[in-house]
Amino acid sequence: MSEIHYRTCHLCETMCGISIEHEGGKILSIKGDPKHVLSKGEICPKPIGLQDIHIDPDRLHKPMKKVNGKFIEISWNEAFNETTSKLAAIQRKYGNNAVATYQGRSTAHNIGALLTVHPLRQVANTQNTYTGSTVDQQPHNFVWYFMLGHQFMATVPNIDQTDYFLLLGSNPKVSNGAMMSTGANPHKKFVGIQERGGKVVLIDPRRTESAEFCDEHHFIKPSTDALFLIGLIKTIFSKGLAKKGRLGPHIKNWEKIQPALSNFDLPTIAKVTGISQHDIERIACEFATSKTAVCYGRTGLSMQKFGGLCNWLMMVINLITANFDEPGGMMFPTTAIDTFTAIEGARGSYDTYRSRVSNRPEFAMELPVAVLAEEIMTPGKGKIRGLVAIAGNGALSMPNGKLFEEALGQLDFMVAVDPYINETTRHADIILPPVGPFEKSHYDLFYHTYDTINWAAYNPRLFKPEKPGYTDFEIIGEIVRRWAVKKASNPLKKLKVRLLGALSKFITVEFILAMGLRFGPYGSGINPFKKGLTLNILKENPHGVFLGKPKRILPEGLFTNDKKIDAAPQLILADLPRLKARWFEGVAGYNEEEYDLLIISRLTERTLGWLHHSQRLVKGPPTCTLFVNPHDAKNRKLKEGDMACITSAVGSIEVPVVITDNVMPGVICLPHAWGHTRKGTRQRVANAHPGASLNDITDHNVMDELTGNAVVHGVPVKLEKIRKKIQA
Ligand SMILES: Nc1nc2c(c(=O)[nH]1)N[C@H]1C(S)=C(S)[C@@H](COP(=O)(O)OP(=O)(O)OC[C@H]3O[C@@H](n4cnc5c(=O)[nH]c(N)nc54)[C@H](O)[C@@H]3O)O[C@H]1N2
Ligand SMILES: Nc1nc2c(c(=O)[nH]1)N[C@H]1C(S)=C(S)[C@@H](COP(=O)(O)OP(=O)(O)OC[C@H]3O[C@@H](n4cnc5c(=O)[nH]c(N)nc54)[C@H](O)[C@@H]3O)O[C@H]1N2
Ligand code: SF4
Ligand SMILES: [Mo]
Repeated sequence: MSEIHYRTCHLCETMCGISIEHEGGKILSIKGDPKHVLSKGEICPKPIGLQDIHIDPDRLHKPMKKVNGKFIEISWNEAFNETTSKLAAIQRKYGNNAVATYQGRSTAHNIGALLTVHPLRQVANTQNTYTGSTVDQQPHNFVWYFMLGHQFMATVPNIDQTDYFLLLGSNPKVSNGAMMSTGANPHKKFVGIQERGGKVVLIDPRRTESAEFCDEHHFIKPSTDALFLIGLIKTIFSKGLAKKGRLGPHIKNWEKIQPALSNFDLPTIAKVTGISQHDIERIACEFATSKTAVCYGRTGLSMQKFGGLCNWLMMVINLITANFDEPGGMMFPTTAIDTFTAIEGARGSYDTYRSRVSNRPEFAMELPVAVLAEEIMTPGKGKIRGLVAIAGNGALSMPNGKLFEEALGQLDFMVAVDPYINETTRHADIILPPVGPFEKSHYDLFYHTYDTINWAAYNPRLFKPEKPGYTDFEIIGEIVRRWAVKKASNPLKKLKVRLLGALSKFITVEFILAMGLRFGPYGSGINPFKKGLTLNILKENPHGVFLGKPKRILPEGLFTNDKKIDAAPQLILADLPRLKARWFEGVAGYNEEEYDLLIISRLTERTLGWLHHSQRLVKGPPTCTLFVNPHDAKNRKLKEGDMACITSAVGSIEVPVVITDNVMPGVICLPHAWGHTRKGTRQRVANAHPGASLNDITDHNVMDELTGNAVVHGVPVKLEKIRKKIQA
């Protein structure tokens, strides 16, 4: 008899409910869970591929060690011992900073990996801490920290109630909403806005799949959004439409906003962005006079050259129209586990130290991932010689992935905690594979930060792993325990660390969850008579528990010391001259005649990064194709299906061309996370269609100077026809 297991899909922050029919350890089907409190049955194609991952012959089950260039299986004990001995030895000889840690996306939706971030950082005690955040959402965290006092105080659009949705640099029809968890249906929510008599306006250099669900779409020249947003703010002020609203007494530096923007005039903004002054003024007035409105942007704005400014300006627009912490505007979820205050030091920090080679300031005790390669490759005191790489495939996801790979080849020792040998982990000396996606329990400790409604769910593991099989929590926990013992400087300290380590083994993920829920906003706390949300309640409700619509939480919820919102942090204002220099004074920093196109990314609808291991998801016609506007194609004599060579300041790749006017002239568009051509990895995918890696041509030297976020959108390139035909 088959059974159904319900769980929350862990693949992205959208957090849809899935139902998995299984029998005798085999998965029969994966579908949407119609009773799920958030997604109500909606899913995208991606979780269906998880059944391939579950049985994937390429997925590792045992630790691997590289011997004479080849991976061989070793025991867990040997793998843990060798890993921690090598890491401790490097640190003893060269200092703590000689070991770096790097964590990628699969940490964020993985409670076991998340819970070990803090202990790992404590034991590593290195300034060389890197994560995928700096090639994703760091500008958001940066702005929240400086305006609201906490890097994770996420503003989430109240999409269910808003009357006007201004959407920039996000394609929710494909991504299903980032930092805005709705279930796989945000585009339907746009239709809902329209049905309420409201409006959705999209600003994107590509007329994306989402445009179909918007009332208006405007092309914008990549990386000029900050100017467009300034145009809106100036109009709102000049027409007398700015209002402080309920939060007025709790906002400081309001008076600094307008003067800071005085150097930017609307006619020039219109000329540079490509959006007419009339449209800018109209959109500003519509936004400011709409009953409620929300201005929201995601990776198209955060992974560009002015990510920090864009995110600040979007916050300002919501603030000066009183759409902040108000229904229909930006709101803050109240998560069942209070991840904000749980960890001391999680609020954020800035410039308490700098990177060794290019003097970049830390943010939240992290350095920009774009400098990791140079920190490994540049000789001198403090050079990185050891790396702990967890749940990220930087070779394909970081700017200049090729250089990163070259750097990995120069390490004395690298350990990867990852279920696959891929473009990144192939450089490791040891790989420690965690159990599969259904062999561990799940709670979205982090992604609830982006909830559009308040809810919680817990899912036990579906299958017992093959023995011995360890979760990320157990693997990273064991690294921490053994590394700490090896680092302890004398026998007494060693004993103490050993004892603490032995005790820590009794702390399970479930124990932490139970405590987190009990002491969270819906829990009973220390009161034994009070009824509250518990882990048992979540266990009894596999479709999730609804905890209410988002509520106003300000000003009490602010983390700033003076309990005020800083509307114009000085550090952020100081970045405005860079914006002006680029677009008003023409300081490009590269030869605009030679590199005459700007390349932007897109996501692959049916997959994401590591899910390319699923045959079912990557089959069909190749999706790693280059979108070229007919005008630019004609200039280069390019025809549909031709192979073209894209060259940037750091490299070249070859890709097949699709001619479409959905990208604006001067802009070309390619998906990232492809390029499965590296030796010894993903043979089966490579045989299907390997594609090329966009990040072989993104430039690690160019970043958002303010926040340190990598720039993968709006990269200057040239495009030439080559004589090969597309291989079907
Ligand atoms: N299918 C699928 N879904 C995913 C993922 C995946 O890999 N595949 N990844 C998940 C993750 S980790 C994330 S962070 C989210 C990301 O979610 P989104 O931010 O929605 O990601 P994209 O679809 O890449 O949207 C970015 C948009 O920005 C546009 N853009 C590029 N440059 C500029 C610019 O200068 N200005 C403006 N205005 N727009 C610009 C691009 O054309 C693109 O439409 O998606 C999540 N969902
Ligand atoms: N050009 C360009 N570059 C981009 C982007 C873009 O739009 N354009 N998007 C950026 C964004 S938003 C993101 S989030 C990053 C994503 O980039 P990465 O953070 O590198 O994410 P993935 O490529 O999905 O790689 C995830 C890794 O985790 C491993 N993994 C899977 N499950 C588990 C698990 O349970 N435990 C462990 N330990 N490992 C696991 C996989 O094998 C894989 O090695 O890429 C960024 N880079
Ligand atoms: S949008 Fe797709 S990948 Fe993301 S949680 Fe929903 S089903 Fe999973
Ligand atoms: Mo991301």
